[in-house]
Amino acid sequence: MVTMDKKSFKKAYVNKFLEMHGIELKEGTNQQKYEALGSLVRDYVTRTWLRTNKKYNKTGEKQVYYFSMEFLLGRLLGDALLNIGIRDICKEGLAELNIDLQELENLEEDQGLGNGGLGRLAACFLDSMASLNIPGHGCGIRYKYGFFEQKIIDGKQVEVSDDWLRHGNVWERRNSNKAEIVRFGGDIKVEERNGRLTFVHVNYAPVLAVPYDTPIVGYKNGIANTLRLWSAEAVSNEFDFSSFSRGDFLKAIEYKNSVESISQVLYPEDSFYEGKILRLKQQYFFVSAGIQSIIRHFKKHGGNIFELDDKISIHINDTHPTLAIPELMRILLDEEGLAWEDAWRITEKTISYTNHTILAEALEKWPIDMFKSLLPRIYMIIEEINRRYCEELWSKFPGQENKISRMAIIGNGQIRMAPLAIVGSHSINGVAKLHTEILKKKEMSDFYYLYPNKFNNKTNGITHRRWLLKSNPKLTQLLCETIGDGFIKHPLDLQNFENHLNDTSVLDRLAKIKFENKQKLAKIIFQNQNISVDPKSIFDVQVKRIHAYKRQTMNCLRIMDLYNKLIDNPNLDIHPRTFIFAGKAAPGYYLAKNTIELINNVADKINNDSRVNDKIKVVFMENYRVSLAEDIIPGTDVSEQISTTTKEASGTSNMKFMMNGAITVATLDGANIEIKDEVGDDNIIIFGLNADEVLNYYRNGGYSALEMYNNDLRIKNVLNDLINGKYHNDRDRFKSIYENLITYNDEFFVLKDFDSYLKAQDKIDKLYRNKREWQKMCGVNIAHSGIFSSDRTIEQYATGIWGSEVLYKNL
Ligand code: 26Q
Repeated sequence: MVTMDKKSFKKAYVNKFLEMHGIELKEGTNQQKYEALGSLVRDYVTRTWLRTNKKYNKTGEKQVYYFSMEFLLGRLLGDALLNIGIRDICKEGLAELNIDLQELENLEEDQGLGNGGLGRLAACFLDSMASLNIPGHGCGIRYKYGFFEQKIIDGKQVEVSDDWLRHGNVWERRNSNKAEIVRFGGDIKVEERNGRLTFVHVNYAPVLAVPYDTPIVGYKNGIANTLRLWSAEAVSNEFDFSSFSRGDFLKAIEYKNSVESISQVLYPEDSFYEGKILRLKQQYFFVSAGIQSIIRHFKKHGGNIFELDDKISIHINDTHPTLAIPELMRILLDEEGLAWEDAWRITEKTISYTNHTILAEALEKWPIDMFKSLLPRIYMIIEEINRRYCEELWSKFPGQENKISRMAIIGNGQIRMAPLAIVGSHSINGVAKLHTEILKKKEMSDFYYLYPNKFNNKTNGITHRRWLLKSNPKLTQLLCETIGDGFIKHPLDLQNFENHLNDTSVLDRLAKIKFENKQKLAKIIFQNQNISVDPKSIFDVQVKRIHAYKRQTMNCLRIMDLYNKLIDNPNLDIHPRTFIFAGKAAPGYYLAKNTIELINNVADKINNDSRVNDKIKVVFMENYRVSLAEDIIPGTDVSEQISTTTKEASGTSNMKFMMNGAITVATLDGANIEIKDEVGDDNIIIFGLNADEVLNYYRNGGYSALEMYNNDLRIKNVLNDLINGKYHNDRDRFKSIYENLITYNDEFFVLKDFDSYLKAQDKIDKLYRNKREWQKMCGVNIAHSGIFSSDRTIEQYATGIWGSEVLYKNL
């Protein structure tokens, strides 16, 4: 926490500006003003950061390292101001200098180093660890290009590279003196030294891993943890151009390019695995650099390697950083000289793993040949892990060959990352109750039988500091006035808000705040998409990655159905609605891209049909990202969480919406179940097949999409509309969607759930008309959202998995 008054802030700011840009403030551009503010705030944070690191080194507290291929931080300025406690001073001070803080904040590029849920979860966790005084740090890759920028041209998604470092990045600090060398390729020479076999890596290609550190500031507690992102560079003496002959010169350039490509770009697929060698290089690159630097730091401060697991926890975010297991083994065996048994015990106790998906197509596996030539020593270690583990399996399950080959780490010419992660960690968790149950009973049942005590659930959460305090200041103000500000440190206290829901003046204010947030969103929609929408209409929102299992198609089909109904009956009595979509499709995912195009064409048709325009509008907002989510979520009435049951591991936007007083329309999937349990059946709209029904269909068949088509005229009509030229001159345009539903029998039960989805939407329409009841429902959702703060989640990780001390209790 930084203490200062407005006057000294203003003085410091004006000085900073002058010093940085050499001109007077009033002559500066907004970009320059943003840079000066960022730099000033960074200076404030730096002192806290230094103090925190000193404290950690002195006290020897257990350090947690969260390894993740993705950290989807978004913008940092607003958060930093909030957390160091000078946001108001800064806002007022700047206003006196005729500067609008919000305008400067909007100039910051999003740090978009993630695809979606998994990356944003990592960012929320960093915020919570810092705010709960937990020494917890992030380790990942500093991609030169983050998640692509999405443009919509002629209704279609076009990908533009995300050059987020274009204007520099005030938050990061390059630490060349803490670089590490990561070794690829080459050969392993086995030698006997003092009676012990040693493994010497020769002829390898070295890559320099340079860390860029970003401080992660806790909420008003004087703590700043570290997010360390690694950048790949050529080792300088490997390409000393002047000393090369022409042939070597070209080779040197090739080497440099291939090295730099490692941290060049984030893979934009989030649910489909492809065995690309570059992705494997990325994984080993940051994992190896990260573990080497952890051990180096640990030893420098006098750590005893046999106590590593007492002092350090390494958490892997999905299987992407699983090579942390053999890499830690390599260091303990080859560099520290430990016996296998000791190294293995320490590794298993140090590492823990979270699973985020049960989609079979997302499971990581690597071809042995590729793996072996890229990482020869790591491969040997995995072979030995597998050999010992299979021995254990043989003795536990004699004669059960099929089971053992199913469970093995190496099989079918491939290395399977999930089994490796399970065997090498002491804890495996799912991210919501249903998800964990499915892992235990179905997807990982063999492993659960073998290691029942390793499995546990940690339902996801979101940081209420960004997703309530920062993004919805008006609601925060109302909460502070009614229940006090205790909920900021103890989010469960939001429950007290329920006591105020019989007070009509509170409900009036709640409605007014929602309306103002909708006005703000309407303005942004107009600026970005050039569509005018009525803030008095229901804002019905689905924003997330575009994926068949998330069923944006079902949402779009019900809009097409409603449109048909309105044309048939212009007097149809519905409350006006605005349907808002946003989200990116993986560039190679044709069906998802086709869905975006369909939504845009439906939007075009409806928005230009004056017969229905006072009733419905459809908007697809371009380039969904963290900062846009912060604008959309506070202005939402209805939150669409409509995945096919069993497919969404948890979902986290569902939590953000409820915290901002939206009503959820949901299947009983992922964390929607916990949300329902919290708010009760009357404050959420549930529809669709339940998990048992879905699993039963997958197991035994018996579902016919064609039957649905033939027996339900509404379905028949909207499906015909996909291919009759209504939404596109080219009748084949949306054929892939049509075929997926009919020819391929609707894998995600869109048609099966359609009727109950429409009924759920009718219910919403009726509920919305009873203003008071609606406002109360919103209030109940807000009051019960505290449990979904990531502070709760992190406390559970800390006490249940990492064994770290939690200094302030929030439960
Ligand atoms: C794997 C291999 C090769 C290339 C890419 C990938 C890859 C990358 C990202 C696979 C998966 C992801 C991301 C997955 C993800 O975001 N899952 C979501 O995680 C959230 C946080 O737990 C959950 O709330 C969501 O339900 C889940 O879909």
